[in-house]
Amino acid sequence: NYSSIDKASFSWSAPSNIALVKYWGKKDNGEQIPANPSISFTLNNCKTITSVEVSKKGEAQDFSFDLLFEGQPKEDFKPKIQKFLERIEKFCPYLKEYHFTIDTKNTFPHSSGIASSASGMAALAMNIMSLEKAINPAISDDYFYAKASFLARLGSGSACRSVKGEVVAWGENKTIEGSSDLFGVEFDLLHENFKHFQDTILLVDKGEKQVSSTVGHNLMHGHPYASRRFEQAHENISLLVDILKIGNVAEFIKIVESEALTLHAMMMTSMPYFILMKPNTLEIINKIWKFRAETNIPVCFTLDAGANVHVLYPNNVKEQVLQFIQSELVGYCQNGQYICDEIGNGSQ
Ligand code: 2P0
Repeated sequence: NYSSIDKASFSWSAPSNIALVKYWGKKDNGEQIPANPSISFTLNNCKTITSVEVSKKGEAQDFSFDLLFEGQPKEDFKPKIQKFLERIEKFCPYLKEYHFTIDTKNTFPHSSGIASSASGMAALAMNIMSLEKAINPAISDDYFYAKASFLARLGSGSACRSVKGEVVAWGENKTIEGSSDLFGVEFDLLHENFKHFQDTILLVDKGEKQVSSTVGHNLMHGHPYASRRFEQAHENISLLVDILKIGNVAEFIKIVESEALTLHAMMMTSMPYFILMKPNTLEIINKIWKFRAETNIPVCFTLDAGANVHVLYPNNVKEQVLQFIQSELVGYCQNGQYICDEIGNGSQ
C-alpha cells in the first residue's frame, strides 16, 4: 500500500544531548556500532531546525539535493550529507527518486563549540522518516522513531540519542531492557529529583577542535586502557540507571563527573595523545567543587569532546547556581557567554 508522493514538505527540530556515560570508541566495522553503551540527557533549547522539501524526479539517478543554512546555500556541509545519504540508502531505497531542498538552522550560536552533529543528523533523519511515512502511511509510531534513531546513528553516533525521550540509552547492555547498538531507547523511569534538571553550558572555547570526535573514537583502537574503559561504561550504566530511578543526586554526581574526566583521560592517553580541555575548564571545575563543598548545593559538571563545561543541577537550586555562575564562572567563558538549557523531550 505505497503512496506515490510528487511533492511534500516537512519540518522537524531535534535537540542536542549531553552524555552522562560517554560513548567513546567504535567497533571497527564501519557501521557506527559503539564500543560501549552510553546514556544521555536530552536538551531542550539547543536545537537544529530542519525543513525539507521533496519533489519527485522520475528516473532514479544520483542523490540530488540543495542545502541551505539559515536560508543561504552552504556548499561545505554537502559532503557530509552526501555521505549520510549513501550510508542510509539501503534502508531507504526511495531516496534517489526525489530531489531534496534541505534548509537548516541552529538555535545556538554557530561555532560555539556545541556540536551540531547530533541535533543536525537527528533532525534530518526525522524528515526522512516523514517522507517514508508519507510513502507508507501504515508504519507505526514505534517503528517511525526507532528507525529515525537508527538512521541518525549512521549520520553521527550520538545523534541517535536526540530523537525521543528525556533520557536515552544507546548500546547493548544488560541493565536496560531493549537496549541496542543500532538505535537509542528511551529510559522512562526518571525520578522526580531529575525532572527539569538544568544544564548551563559555559562556553570556554568556541574555536574549532584540534582533534575531531571521529578521529578520537578511532584512537580507542589499540588504546592501552580501552577494554577496561568499555567494561567500566557498562558498570556505570548499571549504577546510573538505579540512581536515576531512586533519585540519588549525590551518587549521580560521582558517576557523571568521573565519566567526564575518564573521557578526557582516554584522550590524554591515546597515541597520539591530545588535550581538549583548556586552563579555564579546570578553573571552572575547581570552582564548582569549592562551591559544592561550601554550600552543599548539588551542582556538578560534565564535559563533551571539547573545552566547554556543562553545569548540571536540579531545578530547585537554579537561582543560587545561576548567581554563582554569574559571580564566579562567567569570567572564564569566552566573551562571558553561556547558554541555559534543561532536560527536554526530543525531536518535534
Ligand atoms: C557522547 N561524544 O557520548 C560522546 C562523549 C563526545 C564526547 O559522541 O563519529 O559526533 O559522528 O559517531 O557522535 C561525539 O562523537 O561521533 C560523541 P561520530 P560523535 O556524546
